[in-house]
Amino acid sequence: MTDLPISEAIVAENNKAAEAALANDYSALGEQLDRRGIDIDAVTRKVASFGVAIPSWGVGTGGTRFARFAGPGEPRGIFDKLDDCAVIQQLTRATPTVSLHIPWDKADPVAIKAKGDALGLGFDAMNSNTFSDAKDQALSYKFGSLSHTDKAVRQQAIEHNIETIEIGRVLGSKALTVWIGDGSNFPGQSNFTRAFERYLDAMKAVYAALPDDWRVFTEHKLYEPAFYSTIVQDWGTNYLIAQELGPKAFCLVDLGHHAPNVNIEMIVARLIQFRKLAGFHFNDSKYGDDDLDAGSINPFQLFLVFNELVDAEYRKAEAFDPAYMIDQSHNVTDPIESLMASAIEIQRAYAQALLVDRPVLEAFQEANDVLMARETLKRAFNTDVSPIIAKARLAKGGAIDPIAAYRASAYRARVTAERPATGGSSSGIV
Ligand SMILES: [Mn+2]
Repeated sequence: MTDLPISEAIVAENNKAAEAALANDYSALGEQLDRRGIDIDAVTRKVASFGVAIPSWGVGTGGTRFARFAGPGEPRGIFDKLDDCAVIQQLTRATPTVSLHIPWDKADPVAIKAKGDALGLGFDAMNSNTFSDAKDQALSYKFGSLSHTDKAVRQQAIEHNIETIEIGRVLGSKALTVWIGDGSNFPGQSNFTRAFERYLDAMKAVYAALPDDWRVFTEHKLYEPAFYSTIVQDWGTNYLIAQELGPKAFCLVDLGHHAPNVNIEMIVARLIQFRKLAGFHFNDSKYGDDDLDAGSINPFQLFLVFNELVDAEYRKAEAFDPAYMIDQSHNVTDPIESLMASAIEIQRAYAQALLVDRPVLEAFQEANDVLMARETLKRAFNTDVSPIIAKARLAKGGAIDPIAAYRASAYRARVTAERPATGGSSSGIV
């Protein structure tokens, strides 16, 4: 039996109120798709089997380097975070796994695993942290970690990654994600080549410690916290790393880690073609790594990314097994609501991409019929797939309207009473 944090009666009541309208909408959409030669139930089944991991840090309130304004009922540690993740999974049925961050989530891994099992949650990729100094840490990462000039600092960072793998093994995770903040703030501060050589040597030591059935994901980011140069700044460098390390190394794409207007969907296609796509950190942005909710600014880009993923699935691309995670900072919304809405937007992009008529698109591309090729994509994007996503949730025991059910449950008020405020606002991106 899975522990359910929201009363089943509240979910049932929410669904009862919306069920008749959903049945009508689903049937109307089914007719429309049938005319296009698409079986709506087949699409719904695929959407129902789609899962995206919740990052443990996502359920806490985020902030910027200017300030962090604490929200009510914030989780006090990993066990509270798992409860919040279970709410998201119970209502959306789209987030069956959690991605942990060490040292932020450090606790007895056996107890974490038991709590995950009780809540019906699995554990996705493990995230190491050598971009900030942990309490009581011997050496500082102020001037870098895996690429630091001092071998002892690099060794400390290697050992931290190995410890993160060991914790992940107990939890049943199968991947390590490594993002570093290493780089330089001023021209002349760092020798690009030597720093990258040191990074590669250190990563080779981490790679050597991977269990046979594990993968390592490296994540690129164009700038920040280093503002002049970054060690792993773009997908090209990321690809070089994966090539240097070996077959268990893959490139992770965080949608926010690119300059504005970069064609991210083409990067996705390249990494799939050369069998090095690890997966995604989903979020949205207007200017840079804004960490906004997935699909909130540019849903068309999210659709175009999924168009490449579904195309790879359709072509049965070799070594194609992407890991999906949300990576956002919720500064002004209830994190549980933002994460539910984001999971739904990610499913929406997937469902829309499933509606693309691929043989027809290919024929237009071959014939250089530019306008009709574009219209073929837009037709899928412009279809309101909300009934499909709601039906997929309902079929798996979730809520037709997760936000409404969550608000009706008063979960936030309940945990606010149970979790005393840590107080005030503090700085820090999380
Ligand atoms: Mn990320």
